[in-house]
Amino acid sequence: MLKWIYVKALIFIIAITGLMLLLIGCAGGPVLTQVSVSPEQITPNADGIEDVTRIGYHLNSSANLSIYFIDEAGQRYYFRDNRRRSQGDYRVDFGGVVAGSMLPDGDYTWVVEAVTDDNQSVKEEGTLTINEADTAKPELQGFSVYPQLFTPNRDGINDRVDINYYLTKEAEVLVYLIAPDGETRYPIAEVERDIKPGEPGFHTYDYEGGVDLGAEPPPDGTYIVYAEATDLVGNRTVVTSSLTIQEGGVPRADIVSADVDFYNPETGTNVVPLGQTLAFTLTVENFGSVPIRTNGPDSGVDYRSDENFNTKDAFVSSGSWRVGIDYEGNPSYAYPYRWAIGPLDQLEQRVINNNTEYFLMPGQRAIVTGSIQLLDVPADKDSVQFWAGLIHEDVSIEAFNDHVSPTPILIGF
Ligand SMILES: [Ca+2]
Ligand SMILES: [Ca+2]
Repeated sequence: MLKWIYVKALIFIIAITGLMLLLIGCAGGPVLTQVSVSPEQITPNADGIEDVTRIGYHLNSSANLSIYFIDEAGQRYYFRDNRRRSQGDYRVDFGGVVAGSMLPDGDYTWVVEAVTDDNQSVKEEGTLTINEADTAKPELQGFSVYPQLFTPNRDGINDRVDINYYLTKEAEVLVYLIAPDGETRYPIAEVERDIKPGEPGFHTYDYEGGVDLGAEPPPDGTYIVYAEATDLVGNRTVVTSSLTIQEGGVPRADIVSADVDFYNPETGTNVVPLGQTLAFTLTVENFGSVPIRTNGPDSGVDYRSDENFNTKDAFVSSGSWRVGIDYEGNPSYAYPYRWAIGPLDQLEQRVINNNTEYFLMPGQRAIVTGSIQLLDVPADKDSVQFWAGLIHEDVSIEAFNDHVSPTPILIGF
């Protein structure tokens, strides 16, 4: 009797163990199933016919998934390398390109491999033939960035950067700056020319940091200029250069308190009989974050009313700031009498391209004086208004810097 009990117990244990193994087997199963690669032959040349093959698979649990191709020499090319994937169905098209480069014509072994968290590895493989592969990369020949030191602040000096290249093949091209943090990107738009973006040929970009639109440029620092061209089949080329931004920003200055003192230096009054002199005093402040450039005539210079800044050989300099005086009935261009925005010897001097340039620095104030000897009258009246302006030459005169402190001056017939 005892023996029968042992035998029954043994049969029971074997049955239970078998059932458990069966259950474990069902729950586990292979992690990777339903792998398919179709078609098995592609011609990746962007003609729309069999340019890609579709890879499908099913994961029964989450796993790290790789898809790679092995050429006849045994070299592996990873299309997906250990990518984390959750349970589910997957499909992805493969057009012959691995890491931006088209695989050359040939017979390849494809491998789809899944590795579970407990290191169970399942892989399936088959063959893929590539013919007529377009392996020509789009090139960005002669890629250049000039100048590489850039001060986007609208002072007329190194305010713009030219980026040029010759594109050898139709491709989508992206150009942007990568900030010193390695992440922040600033896209740069192409200048539209006869050759449209993406077409083969010469391409140019004119970058001013956004300040022409009144925006703050990217912060000062050294940036990577990154250009990437991707053709129709996925061949990709990347070229880089560098660009340093210094003293970037939108320049801001005004006439302090919009206060301009007009007077006759002989009497201290607003009466200036013909032949006598009208003088003025005002203060300019740079309330922005970047230096602002100026040029002469120096503060304190005297004009005769029949002169102007051109007759004093102090022509308009694009991006320079000057104080101007204008008057009611002026028959000529605005602000014919102009001065530097401070005594030149009180301003920061820098030699740039063999010229001495003068700057009013951020936060700096300077008193500007000057005078005009009134030789004739612009209107048939005995009182004429004079006013001041702060001119950003060839850029703008902001409303608050225009027609500042209009003051009637008695010419006194
Ligand atoms: Ca094709
Ligand atoms: Ca500049």
